[in-house]
Amino acid sequence: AREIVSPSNGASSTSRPSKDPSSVQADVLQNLEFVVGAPSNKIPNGLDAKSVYRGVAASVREHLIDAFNRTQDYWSEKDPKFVYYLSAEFLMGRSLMNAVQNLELTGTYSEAVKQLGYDLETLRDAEQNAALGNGGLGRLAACFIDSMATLNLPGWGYGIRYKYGMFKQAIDEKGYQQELPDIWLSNGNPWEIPRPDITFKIGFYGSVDNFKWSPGETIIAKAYDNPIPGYKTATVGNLRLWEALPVDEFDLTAFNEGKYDKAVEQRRKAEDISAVLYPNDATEYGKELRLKQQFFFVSASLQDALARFKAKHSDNWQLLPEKAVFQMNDTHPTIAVAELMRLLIDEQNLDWDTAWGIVQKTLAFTNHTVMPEALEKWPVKVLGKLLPRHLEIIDKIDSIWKDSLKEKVLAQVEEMHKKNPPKPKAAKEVPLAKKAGAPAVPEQAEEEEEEEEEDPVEAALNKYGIITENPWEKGVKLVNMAYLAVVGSKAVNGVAAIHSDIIKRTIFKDFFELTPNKFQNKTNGVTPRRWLAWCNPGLAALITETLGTDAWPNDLNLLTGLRQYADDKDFQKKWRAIKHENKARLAAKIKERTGIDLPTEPLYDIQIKRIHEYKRQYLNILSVIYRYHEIKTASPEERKKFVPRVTIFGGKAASAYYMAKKIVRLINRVGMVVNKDPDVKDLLKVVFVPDYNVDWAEALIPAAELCQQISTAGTEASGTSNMKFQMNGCLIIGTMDGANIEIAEEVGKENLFIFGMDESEVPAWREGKRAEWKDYDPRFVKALDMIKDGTFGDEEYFQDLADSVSDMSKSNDWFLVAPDFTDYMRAQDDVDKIYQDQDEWTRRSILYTAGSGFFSSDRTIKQYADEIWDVKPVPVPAA
Ligand code: B1N
Repeated sequence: AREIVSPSNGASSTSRPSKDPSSVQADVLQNLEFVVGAPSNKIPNGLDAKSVYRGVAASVREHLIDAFNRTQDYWSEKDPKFVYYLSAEFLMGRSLMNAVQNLELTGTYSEAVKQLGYDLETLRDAEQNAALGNGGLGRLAACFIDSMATLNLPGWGYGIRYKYGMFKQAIDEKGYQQELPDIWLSNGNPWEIPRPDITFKIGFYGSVDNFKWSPGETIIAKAYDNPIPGYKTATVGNLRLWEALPVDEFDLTAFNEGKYDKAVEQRRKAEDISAVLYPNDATEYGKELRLKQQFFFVSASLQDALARFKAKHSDNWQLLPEKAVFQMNDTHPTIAVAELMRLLIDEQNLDWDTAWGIVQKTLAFTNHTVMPEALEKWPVKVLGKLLPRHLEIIDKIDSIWKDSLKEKVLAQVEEMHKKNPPKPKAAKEVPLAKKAGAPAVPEQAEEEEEEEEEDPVEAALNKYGIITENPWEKGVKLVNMAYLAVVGSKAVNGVAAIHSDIIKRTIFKDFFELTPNKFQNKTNGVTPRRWLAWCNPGLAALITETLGTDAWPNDLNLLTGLRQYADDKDFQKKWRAIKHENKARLAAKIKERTGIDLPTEPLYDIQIKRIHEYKRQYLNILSVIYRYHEIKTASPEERKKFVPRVTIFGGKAASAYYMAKKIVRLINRVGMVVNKDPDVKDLLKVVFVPDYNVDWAEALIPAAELCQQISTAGTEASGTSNMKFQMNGCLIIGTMDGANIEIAEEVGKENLFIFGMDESEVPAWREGKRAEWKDYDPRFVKALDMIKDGTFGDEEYFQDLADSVSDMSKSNDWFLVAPDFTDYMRAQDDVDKIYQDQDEWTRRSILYTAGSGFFSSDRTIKQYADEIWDVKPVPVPAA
């Protein structure tokens, strides 16, 4: 057993936590007594699961911190180039099982827990989910830092330690979504290391005098480190999250005067900044608090990284691009462009050109969406009030940038004129007003004239403007954060092949034409540890046994070795048995959480993602409604022909997203009616799992046989659940959108159920055909009629939802639910047909897993490291 100095100190410098099973057992007991404070007469037995969880977590933490310290010391000594992943969201989920498994201590801890009368599986449920993210973007950041550690890449994540993460979703008895606060820190957080000694000052408001900023308000950012274990490596990386605190805890003068509210006002205002995650996936901006959050974590992270650089290289700032690269996860951290300029110029005394040269080699930008409402544009007024010095810097970047384009733009305009000569205008008479002595013309006339005469070069330059006028609000100027990021970055990437292509043709077209080499693709990936090895132990064991190696979680292309078994009947049988076990496990969880009894024989069909019109949960539920109608009107004899299905939905609607909330309610109402209809029995079940989160995903994905990836072509940048489902042998019904396209390439398109318009057809339908389109599928009309006739209750409430896809005078079906419906139903029929041939279904399922190697986030991160970051692995020597 190891020497214990004191429980709160953990290991002394002379002794490391031992991995020997008996030491681990002793250590868990120690932690139960001295960290959890469990009464000794209750140890080892007689403790509740939560306490045991905390004791075990405290013990695992020692191993993490030990390897974490060794990693960080080693990297500090070697001083390699570091990548800093700046993200407003990290959707980590639970940590206990991931830590134990990544540290390869599963067997040891299982034993240790057994002596306390528990098993690890039970304890895992005692942990709160760390839900500091909305959806795919936040979970991607979590997968990325897992891969960075596993690949021994020197790098940290930087983000915000929100006190309240993604809201908890409840569904009330009428089917409405309710939002409840996520009090995730209430039982403490054993996975973080508070760093009261690592703090930075963050300024806001105030004024600028002769380029010098005097903030009107200052707060403190305090660091919390979250060790991120790699798999089969001694490397433990870091996620550093910032908490906002007041400079002064307390205004004692106010307190003494009896003004208690005022005494704590400053404190509350500061703490507000890291209080709550904005629960909008891709919408609604312009709120000052959100900009405050963004600047808060970006400034703290940059100050921190620059301080570390300075400690090693003093003022040799030219070296910064060789030592650090900052990856900006969408537009949320892009104020970094201005903040890095400010820090280099105002704090480190560099001149503008030197600083700008460094910035453009140190920052990189990832775009995650082309949805116009998600492309952040801050009103100049809001940004200028909160960050006056930054607005000044952005303004200068904007004008220097436009100046630098003049020659190119001039050449472009001339070129254009050569091809397309402007119509010769009749020589204009100099208006009287311009002649000396003439009376002034009214302003209005002069303005109109100017508009008509707009200089084509000026007009072309304005396309590139970082600061532009709001097209919807005359006179209101906006800062286009995506443009700022593109100009300030060395590389810009999209997140799937089609998406990277679309951004070059659309939102960044003009920028792409100027600097084509800046634009890259990095198709997303997911960590095969959490999303296959840990969440699907049955399948993982079969894969290891079949391939004869357990190296595949770190080398996922090894899964291609499964292809040769796709037609093997014995193998298929084992494969199916595991899926069936996973379905039973899921059914039990659903029973426990919702009370709904599910049969395990039907096809498990799952759609889990944020609720959004573009993701088209609506299309899915309409097809379910029609299926219900068919079953209901069939004779008992005909009913035997239906392929039984369990359709499962999960996802949160942004609190203010009107249509999304109606879709949630519709799904729930349909479930309430269908599930208790005696005519339907086990032929159809409709389940909405409340509070979909990472934990639910880990149970749902291994059990899924069919997943719905049915976004309107051209709208879903990538999708990442599609990859997780694929790894777990789940077939896809979907559109040619996002990463579905690349999955189809890897698996063979004929093995997916592809339907609908593709991206090239969508614009023509929206702009032209839509107006005269009347070709409604009678099944679509029937499903809508059932919503409108009150089959699911509350028909008035659902009226505008029905109108949104059928009444062109009220809406325009922007996401093509109606025109894609017929082909969707055709694809659904194909699903039923193939499912009846279980051998063929299983063959495809095996091919999905076998073809999923490309979608490991290890592959994605290697590409970032090689093609953007230029960061090399620095493996930490084993202890
Ligand atoms: O990012 C994921 C992609 O797989 C998804 O297709 C994409 O929709 C998602 C503002 C977003 N794009 N934009 C966001 C999230 C929060 C927010 O406040 C935008 N999320 C995505 C990973 O690349």
